[in-house]
Amino acid sequence: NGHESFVLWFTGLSGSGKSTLANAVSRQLFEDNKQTYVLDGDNVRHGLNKDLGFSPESRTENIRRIGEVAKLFVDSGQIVSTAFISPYREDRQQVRDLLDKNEFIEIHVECSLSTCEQRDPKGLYKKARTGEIPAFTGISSPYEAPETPEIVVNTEEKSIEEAVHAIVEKLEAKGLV
Ligand code: GGZ
Repeated sequence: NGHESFVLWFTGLSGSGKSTLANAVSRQLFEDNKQTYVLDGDNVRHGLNKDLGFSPESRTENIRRIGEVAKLFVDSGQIVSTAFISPYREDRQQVRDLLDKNEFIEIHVECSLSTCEQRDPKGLYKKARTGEIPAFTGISSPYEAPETPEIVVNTEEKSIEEAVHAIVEKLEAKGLV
């Protein structure tokens, strides 16, 4: 059907809504007859990358492999949505450099640390505060927000439905879908 293949790279804090949004956008595009796939912690960190933890080196290797896999999906004609914190600017840039221009759409899922911490759906922030989980992003490990992402959505200001709509509108405006 001739549609372009590209990566929607969702980045943001734990609990910001990356995975929920990536899945919802992917579903919407699928309903529009696009070929889509989602890479997230559930299918990558438990399988391909189960040897990796959360040291800076492990996170960098996590993102490198995900970038390579995303590229394979792009080569196979998919719109691939990835949902990883990807806290380091340089690592995200490396993935951008793997792909052609217009094949890497960086989406900053903005949400303040305080709201993410209030949501704390898995109780991880609580464990990070006590030190039970070391090097937790936003608490004891850095998050480098994108400076010039293609798309920014704020999940404190918008519902998931509104955020999905805003993202799809941006993709349409860019002529990608
Ligand atoms: C951050 C951690 C950590 C530490 C476990 N720091 O909310 P979640 O649970 O489901 O999403 C987080 C996920 C982050 O994995 P990523 O592959 O996205 O991270 S990165 O891009 O930085 O490699 C969280 C859980 O794993 N988790 N320990 N220390 N998040």
